[in-house]
Amino acid sequence: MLLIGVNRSPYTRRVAITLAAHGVAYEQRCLSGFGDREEVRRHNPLGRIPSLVLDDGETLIDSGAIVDYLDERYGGERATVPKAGAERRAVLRVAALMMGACDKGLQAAYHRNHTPVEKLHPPWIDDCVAQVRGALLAVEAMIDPSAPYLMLGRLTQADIAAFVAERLARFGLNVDTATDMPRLHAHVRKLAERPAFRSTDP
Ligand SMILES: N[C@@H](CCC(=O)N[C@@H](CS)C(=O)NCC(=O)O)C(=O)O
Repeated sequence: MLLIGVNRSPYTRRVAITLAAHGVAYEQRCLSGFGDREEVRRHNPLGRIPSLVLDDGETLIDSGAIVDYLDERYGGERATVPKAGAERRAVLRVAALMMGACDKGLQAAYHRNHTPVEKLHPPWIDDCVAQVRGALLAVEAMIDPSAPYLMLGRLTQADIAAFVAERLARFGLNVDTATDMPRLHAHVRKLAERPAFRSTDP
């Protein structure tokens, strides 16, 4: 199995953490969406990372679809998204908030990095960052500091998505999560010590 993408990408890291959490052996080709356009597009016509190339050659794209496959194939009772019902909806809601925060954070970063200075529109960046902050604060309000995981007493995509979103906000957007979302920040620091998170540090 071959993971295409750099772990600097929150989407790629989400997949890498899920692979590690399920104990799946894989190789990784550290390609970036902008720096390695041609090769990335050979694996995903949309030109985005991550992709996951399975041993039979089938290529999966989009982090949500990839973690869904990993859960189905390797998750068993420890699937990172429950199979059905209220628990599934609750985990998917947090994952959607957090991966949506990553989408908005990257829109802000792309605007800043790919727009000529004279055409930069700071209110757009501010609005994206406000949306990121809103989503992070919603998850902050859910956190029980004494619990090891966000939900269900075990590792789910809620934790994994919250982890990558907090890292992006902190290091990519300069959101002071330690001050503004202290419980989320502390939760992420605890997760960072776990092998599946530590082993995927970019
Ligand atoms: N919804 C996708 C988003 C993937 C994505 O936006 N990846 C970024 C890297 S962080 C990328 O490849 N950007 C290049 C581009 O959009 O042209 C997922 O969950 O995998």
